[in-house]
Amino acid sequence: MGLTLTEKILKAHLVDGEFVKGREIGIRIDQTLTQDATGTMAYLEFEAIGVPRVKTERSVAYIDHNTLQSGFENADDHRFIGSVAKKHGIYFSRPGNGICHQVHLERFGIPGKTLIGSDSHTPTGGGIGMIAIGAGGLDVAVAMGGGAYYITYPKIVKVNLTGKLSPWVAAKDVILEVLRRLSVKGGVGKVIEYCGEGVKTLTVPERATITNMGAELGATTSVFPSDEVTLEFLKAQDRAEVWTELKADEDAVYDEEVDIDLSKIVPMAACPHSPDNVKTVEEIGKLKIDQVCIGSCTNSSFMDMMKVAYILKGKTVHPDVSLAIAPGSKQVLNMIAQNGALATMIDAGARILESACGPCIGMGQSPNSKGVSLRTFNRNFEGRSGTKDGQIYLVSPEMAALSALTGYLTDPRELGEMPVFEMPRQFVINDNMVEPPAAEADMDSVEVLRGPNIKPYPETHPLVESIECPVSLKVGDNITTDHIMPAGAKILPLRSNIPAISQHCFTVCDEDFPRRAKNLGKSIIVGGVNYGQGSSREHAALAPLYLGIKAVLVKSFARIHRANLINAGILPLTFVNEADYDKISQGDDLAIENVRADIAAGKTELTVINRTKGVEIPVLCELTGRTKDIMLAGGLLDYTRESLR
Ligand code: MIC
Ligand code: SF4
Repeated sequence: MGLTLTEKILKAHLVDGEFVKGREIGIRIDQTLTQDATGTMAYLEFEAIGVPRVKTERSVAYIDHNTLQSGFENADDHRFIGSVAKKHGIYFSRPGNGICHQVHLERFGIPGKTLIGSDSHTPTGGGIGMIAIGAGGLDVAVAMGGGAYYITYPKIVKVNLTGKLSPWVAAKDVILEVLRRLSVKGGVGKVIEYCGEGVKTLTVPERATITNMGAELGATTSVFPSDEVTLEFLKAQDRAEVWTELKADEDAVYDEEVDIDLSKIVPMAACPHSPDNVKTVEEIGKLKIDQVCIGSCTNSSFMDMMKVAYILKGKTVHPDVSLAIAPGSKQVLNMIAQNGALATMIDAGARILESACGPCIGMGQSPNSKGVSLRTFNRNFEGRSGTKDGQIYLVSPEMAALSALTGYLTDPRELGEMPVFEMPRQFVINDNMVEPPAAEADMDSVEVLRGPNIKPYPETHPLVESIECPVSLKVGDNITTDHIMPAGAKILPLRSNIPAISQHCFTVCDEDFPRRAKNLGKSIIVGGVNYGQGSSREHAALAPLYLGIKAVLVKSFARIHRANLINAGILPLTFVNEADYDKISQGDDLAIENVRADIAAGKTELTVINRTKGVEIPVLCELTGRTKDIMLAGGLLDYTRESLR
C-alpha cells in the first residue's frame, strides 16, 4: 500500500510510538521558529531546561509581533531574544526583517523537513512541502533541546484540486471554500494534504496562503507536494540545493477526500466573527466599508503586493476608506520599492506599515466604532482588531484593493481582463537582518540582556490527590485564545510577565474573572466545543495556571491549546455526554476525588461530582503514557527537568 506525503515525512522522522491513528507519536524536529510574542517565554523555558546549545538543524527567532514599542517592554524583549539567541545557537531575524512565516518560507524552509513554531500559522511551511506545525512555546523549547515533538497520529485528508482559478479569483478564496465546507473545527486531528492536477497551477505563495489558513480549520497542519513549481521558487531564492521532489504515492490511502474544482471557485469573504462564516460577494451584497488592511502572514507576498499595486495604479483610495498595507518581509518591501510598486501604493494614498504583524494582532490600525474592515488576514475573532464592535471581513488582496477604491465590498472580477503576473525569476536576496549565533567557543561570553518586565515562569506543583474547588467561569462554544488571553497593543507587551498579563485573562467574556479566580485560590473552568481554538499562545494556559485553575472541563478542545494545558499541568477534561454541560453552573462546587491515583493507574474515565447540584458527571481524561507523566509531574517543564536528571 502506498503512502501519503504526510506519512512519508512523519515516517522519516518517527522517534517514538507507532503509526496507529489516534495514538500519540513523537517526531524528530529539524527546524524551529519563534516569534517575539511567544518567544520570550519559550527562551526562558529553554534556559530552564538547561541545554547550552540548540540541537536542531536550524532554529530562528523572529521579531514581528511586538513592534509597536509604546513603552520599554517590547524593546527589552527584543534585546533579550537577540542575546539569548546569540548565546544558544539560534539565528535572530531582527525587527524590520518581516513576518516569521513569510521570511521562513523565503529563506529557511526546506521541503521534507519538520518544523515546529511557537505560532499557530507555522503550517505556512507546508507550501513548500514541509511538515510544519504550530505548538506551544514549551514544546518548541523542548524541541530546541533535542526532544521529540508529540502529536496524535493524524487522519489524513486529501483535497483533490482540479481545474484552474478564474481571473481575479485567489488562493484566499480556495482556503475560504475549504473553511466553508469543513468549519473551524473540521480539521482537528487531521492533516490536510493537497493533491491533483490543480496543484501545479498554484505558485508557492498561493500554496502558502492555503496552508497558512489551514490553521483556522484546527488542522494539525496542511501540506503541498514539492514539485517543479517549488524548485523554481527555491531557485529564485538562491536555494535550489535544498529542493527534493516529494509527493504522495499513486495508491496512497486517505481517511477522507474532498474535491475542489478551482475553476468553480468565486470570490468570497469570511464574515464577522469567524473564519468559517464564509459567504460569496453576491450573498453579502453591497457592503459599505471603512477600512482595508492588506498584509499578514496569509497574504503579504511579493505576488500579492504586485496585484494590489496593479489595481491601485493611477487611482485614489475612496474618501471614506483608510487603506493600510504591510508587505510581509524586507525582501518583499525591498522589491516593490525597487520596481516602483511601492510608489504606486503611496501615490494612491495607502498608509504603508512596517513588515510585521501589525493590525492582524491589534497592534495599531483598530477600525472605528462598528467599523467595517476588509482584511487579507486569517482571523476575524470578535475584538481581535482592538475595536470590540469592529466588523472584520477576511478577503483576498485583489478584493481588498479594489474595494479600497470603490468604498464597498467589490467583486474583483469587475476588473475585467487580468494581466499575467509572473513570479520573479530572482528575488532580491540580502540576509543582513538575520544575525547568526555566536560560535560555540564564544557562547559563554555572550551576556543575556533581561529587562524588568521579564518575570519567571509561574510556579507549578505536582498533581494533587483530589481536586475540590468551585467553577470560576462557564463559557460557551468556540472560545478562542483571543478570549482567554487577549492580545492587542495594550496587553501584548505583557507577554513576558505572567502575573501582569493574567489580569487580562478572559476579561473579554467577564471583566471580573481574574480577580474572582485569584480570590478563590483554586477553581475550574467549564466550556463548550472547540475550546481554545486559534493561537498557539501558551499564555492562554499559563495565565489560568497563575490564577489557580486546576482543570478545564469542556465538550471538546482545539489541539494546541489542549497540549498547552497539559504542558502547564492543568487537567484537560471532556464531557462523556455533552448534555451534562447543562448540569453545571458557574459557582458550583465540584470534586474529582482521588484524581492523582486514578490518573497514575491509567484510568481515562473519571467522575466529577457536582456537590452543589448533587449529581455525578462522567468525564474523559485521555492521557497517554507520556502526557500522564507530564500531568503527574506538574507540567512539561518539571517533567523535562526530571527526565534530564
Ligand atoms: C495569532 O495570530 O493569534 C498570533 C498572535 O500569531 C498567535 C501567537 C501569539 O499569540 O503570540 C498564533 O497564531 O499562534
Ligand atoms: Fe502575525 Fe497575524 Fe500571522 Fe499571527 S496571524 S503570525 S499575528 S500576521
